[in-house]
Parts: sequence; C-alpha cells; structure tokens
Amino acid sequence: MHFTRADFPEDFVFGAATAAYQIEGHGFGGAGSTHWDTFAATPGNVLGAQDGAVACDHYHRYAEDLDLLQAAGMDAYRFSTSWARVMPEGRGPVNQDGLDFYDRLVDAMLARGLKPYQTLYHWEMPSALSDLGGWTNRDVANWFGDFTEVIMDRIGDRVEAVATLNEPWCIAFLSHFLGHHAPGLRDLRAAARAMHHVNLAHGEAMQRLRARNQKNCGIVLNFDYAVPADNDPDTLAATDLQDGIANRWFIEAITKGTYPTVVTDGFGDHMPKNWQDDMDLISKPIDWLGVNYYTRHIIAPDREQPWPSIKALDDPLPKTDMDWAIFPEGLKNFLVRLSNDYVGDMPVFVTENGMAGDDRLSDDAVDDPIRAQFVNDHILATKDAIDAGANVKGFFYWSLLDNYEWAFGYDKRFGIVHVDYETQKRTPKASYHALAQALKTNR
Ligand code: IFM
Repeated sequence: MHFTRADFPEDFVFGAATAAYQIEGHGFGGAGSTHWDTFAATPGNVLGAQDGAVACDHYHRYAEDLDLLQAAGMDAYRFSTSWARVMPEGRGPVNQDGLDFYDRLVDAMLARGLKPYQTLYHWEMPSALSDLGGWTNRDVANWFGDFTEVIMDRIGDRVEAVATLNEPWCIAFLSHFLGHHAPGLRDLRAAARAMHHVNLAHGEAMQRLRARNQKNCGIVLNFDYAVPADNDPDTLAATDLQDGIANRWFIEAITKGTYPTVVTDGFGDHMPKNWQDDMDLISKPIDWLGVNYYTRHIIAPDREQPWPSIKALDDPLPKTDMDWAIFPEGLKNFLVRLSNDYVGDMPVFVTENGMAGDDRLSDDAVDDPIRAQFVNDHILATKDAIDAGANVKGFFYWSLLDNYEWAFGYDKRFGIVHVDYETQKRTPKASYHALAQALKTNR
C-alpha cells in the first residue's frame, strides 16, 4: 500500500464493514423469516437458491472475526442489526436472544478497542411486514421507528455512530423496479412508493433517535457514477436522469427537502399522495453521511423502453468479478461534489468500498494483488478528496469476510478474509496483510 496513517487526519477511522444477513447465520438464535428467505427460496432469484441461514456463522464465531479486525489494526467495525432477529414478526414481541446477541457483539468490539458503527437496516425486512406491503406501505416508517427504539434501548449507550438505512436506492429501486433484490418487484407504482417511504422511514427513525439524544446519527447512501456515452442532448438527459434516480433522489431529499423533478415527473401519479408534506421530516439535519462507492456506468438513452429509457453500455475499464468497472476517481469526485453541493463540512465516511475477486485458496493463503491495488487506489482517492477540502473522516472496506452476496449467493468473494463455507475456516488474504501493514505504520 502506498499510504500510511500519517497521510490522514489524526482522528481518521479505518475499518471494515459487514451486514447481519450476509454473515450471521439467520437460522440461529430465533430470528424471524425475512423477505430474503422467501426470495431466495423462489426459483431463479438467487444463484443456487442459496440463503443466509448459515452464512459465515458469525452468530457463533463473532469473537474470532473481531479478533481479525483488531489484529489488522482497525479502529472501527461497521455492522448491522437485523430487524427480524430483534423482532421476528417485525412488530410486537421482542426476541431476547437477538438483543442479547447484539449486546455481546458490541461489548466484544469495545473490549478490542473497536468503535461500533451500527446500521439499523441492511435489507432483512421481516416477512410479516412484507405481507403488509413492506416498503410500499407508508406504515413502514412507524414500524421502523419502533424497531429503532427497541434496539437502541439495548445498545445505543455504547455505539459510536448509527445509520438509519443502508443504500436506500437498493432497498427501493433495485428491489421494486429492477426486481434484482427482494421482494423482486418490477413495478413503477411500487417503486415510486418505496422510493418515498425509504426516505420517510429514515426521517422517522432520525426523529426517534433525536428524542433519545442518540449521538452521531446519519444515513448510508450508495452513489453511482454516471458518465454520458457521448454529448448528444438525449444522452446528457439520460445521464442526468440516472444521476437523479440513483444519487440526487436521496441526497437532495435528506439535505434540501426536495426531489429532482426529472424523477417525480417520471413517477407521476404513482407518488404517494401529499408526499410534499413529508419533506420537512425527511430533511431534518443528520450528523454524518456514509458514502458507499463501487463503480461507474456509461449511460445512453434506450428509446425502445418506457421511462426511464436508460441503458448502461459496456465499459472499457478493467472490471471486478462483479463485472463492475474499476474507477477510483469516481470516489474522489463524489466526495468533493457532496461536500461542495450538499453537506459542506459535515463529516463523511466512506462506509463501503471493495471488490469481488476470483480468489483461490492455496497453501493456506490467498494471493489477491488486484484487490490490494484496488484498496490502495480508493484510499488514495479518499485522501485526494480530503486534500481538495472534503471532510472525510473514515474509510471502511467492504467486506471483512467473504459472505452472502445477495442474488449471487456465495459465489462472489468481497472479503479481505477468505471463508471456507464447508469448514467456516477464516484465512486472511494478502490484501488483509497489506492493509494491516499500512495501518501499523506511523500509528
Ligand atoms: O454486499 C453488498 C452490500 O450488502 C451492500 N453494498 C454493496 C455490497 C456489494 O454488492
């Protein structure tokens, strides 16, 4: 790695991220059914119909996993708390075993000097709430607010920071319009409603967090770098619309209380009635912003298709195992743009960045030089953004472990630690060792 801690501000936090359903083993400890369990059980949705029932068995092996973070010299761990583990029906009865697990987990982080960065929702909607329409039902905001109170009553006194939602674009658009993630809808009206209700749920959860004086409350958004394929006005308009749907819809709502009109025009009458009345709650101040960044897309108009009539073209850049183009400059550009146009001096964290690789275990080691280069380049892009004035306060690699990569099952490996799913043996990859070495220098 071509950086050391001395290249970053003294309070800069290095860490790694995971999410509950992807690692814990949802079959353990009395967790309730989620829409991912039923989505995965439906043919054609998930590679091999794999689900998160066992995953990385982190539920039982969390101490070993936290030891790996500590041994790498990390400062913080970004984790999520599963709604269906804490409230198996989404509402009403609380699963004490679930609360006890998160209580142990947070204490174990603190015992190792790791700052707990919590995310309240990383995609496991309880099935009982899915039955009622999940994110398409306006009541989801209050249900989510209630869950927020239950989990924060138990661990809120010890977490360093809390995010309401992870990647609302994925929760809403990818899952209700593109149909790639649970609940797998491809429906304009459902998407319009989910797109608004995720923001409303964020606003409601923020209000509940504020009422209990919770410190460091924010949200984690994913940003998709849209590049026009050419300078044709239709191409520029398609690119602007892509940016509107993927990026501005969320950051503009949360920081300014408005939606891009190119998107509300497209949703038309399918937007929930009187959505304008919710914008005040949605745009109440946050303390920090989480930025998830992975790739860019080259955008062109798709005249064959109805709104939004956008397509992504093949990108000539080298790609990861997800077929995602590697473009570190996009991270720098987003961090600077966010600082200039939306958040000013508010602390920003790169809450996810990483890559899937074709990793092979050989002689108890995994040589992953492309990942090491990827991490290095994106951490340096973050430094460039800081040098250009962005108030970036941390960087979390996605992910600590190979894990359940949603519709791709266990096929895609993002970890700096290899997981053998037969034995659950963890093997730190070469990128883990390189990162650990960089973090130890000039500590
Ligand atoms: O694995 C996901 C994670 O759950 C959310 N952000 C993107 C990652 C890689 O696809």
